[in-house]
Amino acid sequence: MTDRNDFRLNRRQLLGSSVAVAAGVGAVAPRALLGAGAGLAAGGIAAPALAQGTPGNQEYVVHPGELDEYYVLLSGGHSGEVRIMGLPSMRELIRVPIFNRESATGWGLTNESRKVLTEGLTPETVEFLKDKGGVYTNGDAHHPHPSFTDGTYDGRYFFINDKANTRVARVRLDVMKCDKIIELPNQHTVHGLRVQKYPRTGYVFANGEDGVPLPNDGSVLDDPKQYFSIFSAIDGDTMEVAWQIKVDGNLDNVDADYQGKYAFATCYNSEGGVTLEEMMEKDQDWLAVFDLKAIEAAVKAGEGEVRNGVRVLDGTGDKNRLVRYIPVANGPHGINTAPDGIHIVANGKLSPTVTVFDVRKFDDLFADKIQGRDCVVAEPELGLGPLHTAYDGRGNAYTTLFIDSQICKWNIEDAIRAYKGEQVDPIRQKLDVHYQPGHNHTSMGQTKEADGKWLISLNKFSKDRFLNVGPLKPECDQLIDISGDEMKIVHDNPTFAEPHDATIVHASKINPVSVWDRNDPFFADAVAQAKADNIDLMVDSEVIRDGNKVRVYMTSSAPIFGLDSFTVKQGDEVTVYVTNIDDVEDLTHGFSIINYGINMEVAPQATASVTFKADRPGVYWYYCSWFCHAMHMEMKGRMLVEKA
Ligand code: K7E
Ligand code: CUA
Repeated sequence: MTDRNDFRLNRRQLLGSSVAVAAGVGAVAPRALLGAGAGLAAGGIAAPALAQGTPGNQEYVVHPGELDEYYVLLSGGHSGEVRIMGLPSMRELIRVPIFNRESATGWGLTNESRKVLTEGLTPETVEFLKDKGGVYTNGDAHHPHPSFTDGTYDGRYFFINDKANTRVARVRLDVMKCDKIIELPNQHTVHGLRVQKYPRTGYVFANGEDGVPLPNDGSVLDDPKQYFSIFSAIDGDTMEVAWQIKVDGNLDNVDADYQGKYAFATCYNSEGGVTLEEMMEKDQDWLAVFDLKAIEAAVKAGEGEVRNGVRVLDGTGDKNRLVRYIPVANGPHGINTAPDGIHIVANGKLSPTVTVFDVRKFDDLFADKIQGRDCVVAEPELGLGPLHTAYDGRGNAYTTLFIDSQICKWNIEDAIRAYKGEQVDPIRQKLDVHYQPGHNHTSMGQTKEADGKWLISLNKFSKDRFLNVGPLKPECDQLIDISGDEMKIVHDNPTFAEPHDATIVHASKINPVSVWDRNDPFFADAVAQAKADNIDLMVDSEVIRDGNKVRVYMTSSAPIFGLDSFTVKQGDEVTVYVTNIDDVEDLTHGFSIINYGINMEVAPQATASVTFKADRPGVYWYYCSWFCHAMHMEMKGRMLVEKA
């Protein structure tokens, strides 16, 4: 038996727990286990009623006019967006449209946003979307993670994956706008996403979850040997794929170390199956560890093959130089690096355990001095359905238990002692949450500056916690005070589909601007076109005809547009460029044309543009849609479309 298949090494508690769970339910184990969770959720458990607003140890009420201490970057799941919240108030501050189309800002409609949404698509997808409006209108945004320098947030960007359409997006934290989206070639879905923490980001790691035949040309269905999952590293500065690597199994979540040497991903379906039965055959899966320096050397040496413009290396098989597979219990989910820079925790999901690794041992693993399981230093049994773990910087870990609907607080050092055989219980407290938590997050807990003040639990179900809003219920985020010895829930917060993941960033790390810089690359195309047309966007309002292409330039300054009317001909391709010349904080204008399906935001000192076919003749009022002035209602004009 090869190392990566020998799950008997050092497995101690696992024998008594996870395997027992797996074995106990036999062939239908995973299904039954998953079913139990769903059953609990659907059936409704009688959870102890917890008084809302139980006093914690710190003030969590943010009074009117006061500011929050943290930003929370909260993914919007299959709504495709990200919400920025304040913490501890849990007030929603703004929404950042990314993979979705958004009515208020015109995301997906304006030329500036369509450029972001289209320029990184593969040629095949561009062709596929040709008759479908040119852009995907859905996305599944899971993992928002800010860029790092030296182990903490540097305020430049955050990155997020789209599980639905295999994309990775970058959002600028200075203007809170998405400026790049790329589709990952050769890959089928991207699930886990995390970034390099040291020396800086650097790489954005993106896990290919589902395997597909390579090439995926419609000739293969049932030959699992031709299926591959792909692990991608994207250069966060250029948003180009730096390299890809074929792996065994399906990659779930990913994280990176604080040394800049390794990335690691939880990996299920080590069986390489394509049906549930096949995927659940064995009682073990893996943690896949990627040696970044070895991979870079292999890329440099021209190993592997180039597919769709990306170098793809081979990380499959035993004793691979680039990737090692360490056995863990079947179906691990989250993987989380502790702020101590040493320990990483793989969360069991189908096993009641989490597996703690010491990253310092990975050097010896790749040098073949030790075996995979020798990197394991603890494996505490926490409860049913561990999904994700967060940290307080004081040596404690907080693991969500999906099936038990709890957060389990446990101590890492005590878990290590117990693994060595000492009689010590690492579990400090179990707290009921409402209900079925997925991710949880501590303030600054994914950096070296974890401050141990707050934890949020992102619960998949709210059931009875809020006023009934019909069959579709909100989810429930709970704020938990972890500053004392005991965890205390202090606030419940409903959220709409579906906050998978979040990052809590101290407000001092993010410094957004209040007005746009006129030289901003976001609307550079509009500026260049105006220059070619001899237009000064800050001054001129003019109509330029160029065959049947018409470019309408207008300024906006509360409460007037630079043009109170303009005329085009039926059938013209019209582009309207609106420039907000108000240099005033919080003075956003909008531009909407009635019955033409057009609306967009034009924030202070920005230019926004939209292109449409003027195929309906008549008079159409355009108006300012963002309230800007006492005479905001009067901020309007007419477009005449002359009948052809
Ligand atoms: Cu929902 Cu991070 Cu996509 Cu776990 S993942 S719950
Ligand atoms: Cu300008 Cu409302």
